[in-house]
Amino acid sequence: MNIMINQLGYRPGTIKKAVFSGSSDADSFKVINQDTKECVYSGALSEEKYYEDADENVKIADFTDFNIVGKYYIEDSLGNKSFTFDIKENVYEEALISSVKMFYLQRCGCELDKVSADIFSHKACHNTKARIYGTDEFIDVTGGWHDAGDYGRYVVAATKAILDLLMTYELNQNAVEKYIPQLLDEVKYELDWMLKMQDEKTGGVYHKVTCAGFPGFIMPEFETEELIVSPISDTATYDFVASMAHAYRVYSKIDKYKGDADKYIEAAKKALAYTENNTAGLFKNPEGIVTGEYDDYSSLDEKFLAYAEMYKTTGNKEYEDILMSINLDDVPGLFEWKDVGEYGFYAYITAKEHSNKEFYDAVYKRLNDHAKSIIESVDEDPYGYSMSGKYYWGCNMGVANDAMLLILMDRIDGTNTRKKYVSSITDYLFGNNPNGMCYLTGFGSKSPMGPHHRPSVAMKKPMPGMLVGGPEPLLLDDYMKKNFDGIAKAKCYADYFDSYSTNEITIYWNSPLVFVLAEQV
Ligand code: G3I
Ligand code: 9MR
Ligand code: ZN
Repeated sequence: MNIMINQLGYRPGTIKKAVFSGSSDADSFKVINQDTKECVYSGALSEEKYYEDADENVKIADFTDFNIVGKYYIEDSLGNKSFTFDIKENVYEEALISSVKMFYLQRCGCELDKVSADIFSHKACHNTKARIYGTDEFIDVTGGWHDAGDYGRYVVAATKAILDLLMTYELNQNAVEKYIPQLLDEVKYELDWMLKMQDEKTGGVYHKVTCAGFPGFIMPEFETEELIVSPISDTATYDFVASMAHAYRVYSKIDKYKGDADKYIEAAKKALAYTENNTAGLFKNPEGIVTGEYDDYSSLDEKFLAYAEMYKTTGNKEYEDILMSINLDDVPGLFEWKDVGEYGFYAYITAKEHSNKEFYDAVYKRLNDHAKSIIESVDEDPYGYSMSGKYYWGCNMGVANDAMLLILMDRIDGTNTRKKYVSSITDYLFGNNPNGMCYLTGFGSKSPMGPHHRPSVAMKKPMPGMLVGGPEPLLLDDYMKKNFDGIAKAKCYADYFDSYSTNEITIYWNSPLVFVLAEQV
């Protein structure tokens, strides 16, 4: 039996629950002050219930009513204890700062010095010109962030991270200025790399730059194989339009970035013109390239997103006409790298003007239906899991995305009704889950020690501030295949460096977490 809590702590006024996982004879619990060992709150445990996702029984300790600032742990009537946790206003500040610092630590093409990167400092990496696949032409695509545990740089993946971080700025400027004032400079580092991924001649955007394969567990400057730019794709080009159009909206309002902003919007227009005159098609790894594919089955959601961002930024009705000509039912939703529809829906809903109420309502409904299903899932699940028992590669991102959607819906409606669900979803990520794992490296009492992240493996220490992927019941790497056959889906997670399907990290799993934390500081 284990007592699962949010290991970072709880803010006063939020729902506070601990889950007792595994059968237990205890029927009551106490909240104990860590320093004085005094019992400050006690209550009855809920009835024991079978929780299929984790194949175990659970009971819930609800101490929502207890709001006094301090350090505590939970103890049951048999003497079992939880980790220590805080109740205080500032539980997420450090996590927010660290999860933004992660982007700096993922920087490619520049030296990271000892002072700012500590053991993760390294010489400039990946700074040679890259071969355009299948040609003898070489271009400069230096800069940007390493995608993940590997050192690839992928336009589709980058877009999700950029949009989340720009929305963080747009929605919580005060928190950004107070805790993560470097945010726009950090995002600019990625945007300026992305500009280089645009083909000067046509305006189309190359899908990615990587070596032909993945390197061993080495620091980035030691990956010195030839860099190869993979072909232009429709998804990368539309995503590029969206990133640049969104960036223009943010950067053009700030004097020192005006020159950059102008470049961004020009690049967006040029890329959009490319899509109007060409079809590059969906991306598939070309022969000989085996790095992250970021493939897709539809680019209609990317198209919707591109036009919605262009419409919101420029107010040009021609863009809105194109949006209204798209059959909404065919647009994949979500805030994922592959399904980006919800970014487009949100951009459209928050544009200044809407010509057609019916269309507006239909777009709003797409967002709100999803938000409703998230709330239902959080309500029904003992851990407040938001995705109705669905686990997949990177599902911790899905969880953070869900909290993000609830926050955005509250902003659209001008309400606060979804706030309590946001805090429960956050509790899940920081330890109130079937693995009792605080999924952010370097935080909480039990967090990943073996993330699939080359610098962490090379330096034999997890880099802090990284959100790992989470359970993947399809067992998609050898370690999971060997060791997790027959294990309940919510438990298919291994804190092991070679389990890339459950314990990798990426920029676009961190980015929705940044958004969600900036809302709660
Ligand atoms: O589309 C299906 C969906 O219909 C289904 O409900 C869901 C649940 O099984 O799966 C969805 O497909 C998944 C797809 O991602 C989209 O989410 C696949 O099963 C899953 O295998 C696939 O995983 C991707 C993985 O690469 C393998 O391609 C991850 O999302 C993606 O984050 C990951 O990205 C890698 C890069 O390739 C390389 N760099 C590291 C990065 C992180 O691991
Ligand atoms: O390290 C790679 C990781 O970033 C990817 O997400 C993953 C799936 O594409 O692949 C990892 O690389 C492994 C490769 O796929 C198979 N051989 C072992 C590699 C490192 O564990
Ligand atoms: Zn690099």
